[in-house]
Amino acid sequence: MDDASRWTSVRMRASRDGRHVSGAERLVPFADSARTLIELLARAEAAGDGRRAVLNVEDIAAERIASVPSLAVRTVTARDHVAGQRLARATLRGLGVSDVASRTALDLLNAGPRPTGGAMRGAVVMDHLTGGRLEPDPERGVRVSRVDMRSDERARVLAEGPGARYLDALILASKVVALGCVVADLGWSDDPTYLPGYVASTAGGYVRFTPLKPPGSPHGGRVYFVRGDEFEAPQDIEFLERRPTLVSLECPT
Ligand code: WAQ
Ligand code: MG
Repeated sequence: MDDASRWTSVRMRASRDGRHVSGAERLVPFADSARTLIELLARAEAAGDGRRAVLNVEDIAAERIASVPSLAVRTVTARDHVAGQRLARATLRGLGVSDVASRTALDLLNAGPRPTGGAMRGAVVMDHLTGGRLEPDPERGVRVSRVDMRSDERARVLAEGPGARYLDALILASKVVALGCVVADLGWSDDPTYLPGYVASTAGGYVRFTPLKPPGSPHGGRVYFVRGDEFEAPQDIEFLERRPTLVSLECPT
């Protein structure tokens, strides 16, 4: 493989006392892989004394990389999370998500979507009409991975937008809605101090609602609303979890 057609997936996860503390992943040209590895190692250092970090490096052939457009972004400011959630529901309704499904999804995220309590590692997959859950493992959910944006474009989004969490969420959501059966993606953080959330879709772009979650709540998550008759569990989950994808600001839509 020559260097131009050789890309590298670099992934890091750090834990302390057996508990996950941080994780990050990049998809970069081979020439940037060593620098990226050091960047992610530095982030794992921040996990503190006694941390255990796993760094994973994997060659990816350029022709395997899917290219998807970055969603257009709009921010809606609400008085509080109750108003934010009401506005998010209206947006979901406009996208064709039924009231029963959006109510079920908001209740799940407000309470913590894991059946045994607390946050899932991945997302809920939900029928956009019935509100039924379709992910094969409701404890874990579907964990989107192997997706990134070119470094220069990341820097642009960071300079113009509200920060790294927003950038990560925009990148993930842009991959998710590129999957044909996805009607909308709803999400907010499980970090008690990070209150904005979003509704993303191909039709409506990435709409941020601030705030979308109640202050101090440890609950959060993501719900991917799909057309249930079009969702193909093995292939679609394979795309979301494994297909290398570059989200691009310049991608023609
Ligand atoms: N794939 C699927 N689900 C995920 C992933 C992933 N890669 N990463 C996190 N989740 C799920 C999981 O259930 C977490 O508990 C939950 O989402 C929240 O994760 O524009 O920071 O990393 O400023 O806390 C929204 C940004 C931020 C709003 C979301 O999520 C904005 C955020 P967190
Ligand atoms: Mg979190």
